[in-house]
Amino acid sequence: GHGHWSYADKDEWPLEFPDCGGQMQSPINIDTNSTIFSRELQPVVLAGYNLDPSEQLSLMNNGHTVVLRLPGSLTIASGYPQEYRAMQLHLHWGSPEGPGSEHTVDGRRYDGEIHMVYYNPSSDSIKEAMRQPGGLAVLAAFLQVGPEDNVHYQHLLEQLHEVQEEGKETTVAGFNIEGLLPANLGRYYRYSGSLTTPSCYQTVNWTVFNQTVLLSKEQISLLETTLQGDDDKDLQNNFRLTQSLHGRKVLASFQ
Ligand code: SG7
Ligand code: ZN
Repeated sequence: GHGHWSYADKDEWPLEFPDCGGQMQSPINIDTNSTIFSRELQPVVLAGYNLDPSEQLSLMNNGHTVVLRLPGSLTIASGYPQEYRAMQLHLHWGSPEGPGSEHTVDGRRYDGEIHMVYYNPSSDSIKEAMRQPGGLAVLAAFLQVGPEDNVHYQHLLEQLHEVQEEGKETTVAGFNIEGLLPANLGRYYRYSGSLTTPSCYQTVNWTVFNQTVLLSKEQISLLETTLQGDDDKDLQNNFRLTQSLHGRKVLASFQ
């Protein structure tokens, strides 16, 4: 109790965090035959992501994932009806035994998933934005094994051994953060959901990109086997199971 939670006790999240038992929870399975094409969903356009190496970003193991703090100067310039500013990005993964994305597509779980988390600056504070409908946005992309090392992910992965234990923090020199996302930001799914961990606030405007991001087998293995979680055990399978739609619609930017 008292603010602590783990992936092992996810059935008990709603007892301490009532929103986790709500009707607009994330992640979800995306049933591609049931999505609704919307011509209003314009390509996502990002601004300010090519950071200078002199800028140092904090990278931390919070016991549930590895979090890279992002400057609020990184924005979503279009693709949403409101402005969003970056807070952080983090990853979800499985283990050498199985995949670990949070969202699934037609029942398929991918190897991993990156989340870039944003807030709507029209709220007075980030804390306030987290409680406002549409106050948060998350850009999500699936990670998948491909033939080559992904040079963009190498900036993060080569620092993982510095944050092996929960609570450890290091810095990463600025790089082009947009390189962590797929090249095609025009094809995506959009739905209203929640944070996928406690508090599970139902205030997230989700974008899940259709194009996946490729990392080498060695890079995915490093992610799956380097970190320790809040119980000194391997930090693996840090994904929540898919939640019921309860009548929600999933929009698609493409046909
Ligand atoms: C991860 O997922 C962390 C949390 C994040 C949570 O556990 O990245 O962030 C921090 C700073 O610990 O919570 C509020 C927030 O971003 C849920 O985020 S998610 O829904 O995108 N998976
Ligand atoms: Zn996440």
